[in-house]
Amino acid sequence: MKTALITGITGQDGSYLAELLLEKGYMVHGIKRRASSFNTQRIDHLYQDQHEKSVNFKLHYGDLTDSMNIIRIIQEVQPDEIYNLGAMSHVKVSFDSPEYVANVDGLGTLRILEAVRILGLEKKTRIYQASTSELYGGMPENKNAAGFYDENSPFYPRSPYGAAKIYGFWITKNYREAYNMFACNGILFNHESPRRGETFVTRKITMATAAIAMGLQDCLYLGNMEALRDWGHAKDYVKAMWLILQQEKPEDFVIATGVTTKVRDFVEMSFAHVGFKIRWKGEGVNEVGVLESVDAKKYFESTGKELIVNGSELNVNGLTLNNLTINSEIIRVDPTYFRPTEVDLLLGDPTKSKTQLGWTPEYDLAGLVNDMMISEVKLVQKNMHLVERGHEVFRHAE
Ligand code: NDP
Ligand code: GDR
Repeated sequence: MKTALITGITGQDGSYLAELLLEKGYMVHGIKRRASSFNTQRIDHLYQDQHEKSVNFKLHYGDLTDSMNIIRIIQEVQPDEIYNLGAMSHVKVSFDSPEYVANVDGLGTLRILEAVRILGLEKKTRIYQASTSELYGGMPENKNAAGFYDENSPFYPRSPYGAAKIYGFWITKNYREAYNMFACNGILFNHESPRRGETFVTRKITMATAAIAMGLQDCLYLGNMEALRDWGHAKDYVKAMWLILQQEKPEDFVIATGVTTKVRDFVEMSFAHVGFKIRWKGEGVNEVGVLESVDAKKYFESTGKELIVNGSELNVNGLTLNNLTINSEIIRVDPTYFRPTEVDLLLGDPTKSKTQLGWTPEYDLAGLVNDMMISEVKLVQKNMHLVERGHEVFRHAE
């Protein structure tokens, strides 16, 4: 039985990776942070009573800023594979906490590598480092001849997050070359899922779409809708992480879909799922998305609710949707979501990972939006039961 240690196991990717490794028969250890409230929602279904005999899933309290803790856990676990997914992963928030991000995302990576070396595990333990397309910074001149970013494209990070992650990238490569360690970077482009953190743009959009469609929210405020991202599904991307550590030689790989989409188009796709058609008017900070029409059949199929369009009033099972009518302004721009420096366009070339790793993603963007929206509508329906009983359950994602 192989043993894996996952930092960031409570996050989106950590939870999917833990499921994958358990399916493959691994003993899975994870590092979780102590928090004043529960932070294990994404992995609660994997929890095992530690008093049972054949336990293959175990959590350890820890933090990437604490070297002693990292060394002790690695010594105890003696992992065959470490997946270093732990990070303060929000680009906008990294401008607010730049020193903390450098410590966790940059030095945290060094702490993992150095712990393996101190413990003499260089020959045994393989290390996966969660590197990112943010390293490229979206600089147009650095794309390859075909217009993509690949394993040879130069880096130009545009945020404290990107700058910290570039240290993680290089120190991983350096430990590979200096100490002959099996340490690899996966340069992953954006990947999303129903488990995505609520303040990343895709999840914020799908959550708001469901809430607006069901009458629990009036308007979605967004930042830069011109940004283009190469969005895949996290379930597919954790498979690539595993494949990277099963190769004969340690190498770095780009994981991407090879398709890029504007934030604005993601908004349209998300609302189309519930039958809402958006019309855009105005420009820049004054741009708004208005509700042009509703496809009643689609609305019923996706939400299970009847839609009665009564003049300009939308009525669901006799419940008028908040202030929502045809021509309602349901998307507005809020400049507080703009970043001091933006990454305008990301588009990755997955050729190496497809040919060398044999990686084949199952989801395209339409499949991703569909998966996220189905889950979102279910969540809102659950919340609506509580709202109908007088509970205040809904929070807007910022
Ligand atoms: P999440 O933000 O969902 O998860 C981050 C995880 O790191 C959480 O488990 C979090 O714990 C943990 N963490 C945060 N700070 C610390 C710390 N000081 N010590 C230990 N653990 C910590 O990120 P994702 O799952 O989306 O991403 C996984 C990794 O991949 C990250 O490193 C991210 O930067 C990188 N990445 C992500 C991409 C994406 O599109 N998702 C693309 C490319 C790279 P808690 O739950 O307690 O907050
Ligand atoms: P990103 O993801 O910065 O690419 O980092 P995010 O979803 O936060 O932003 C994507 C793009 O959408 C624009 N945007 C908004 N973003 C957020 N969060 N909220 C908004 O309201 C909003 N409006 C527009 C952003 O400006 C940006 O251009 C993610 C993280 O998972 C990183 O950890 C990872 O390394 C990279 O993807 C690859």
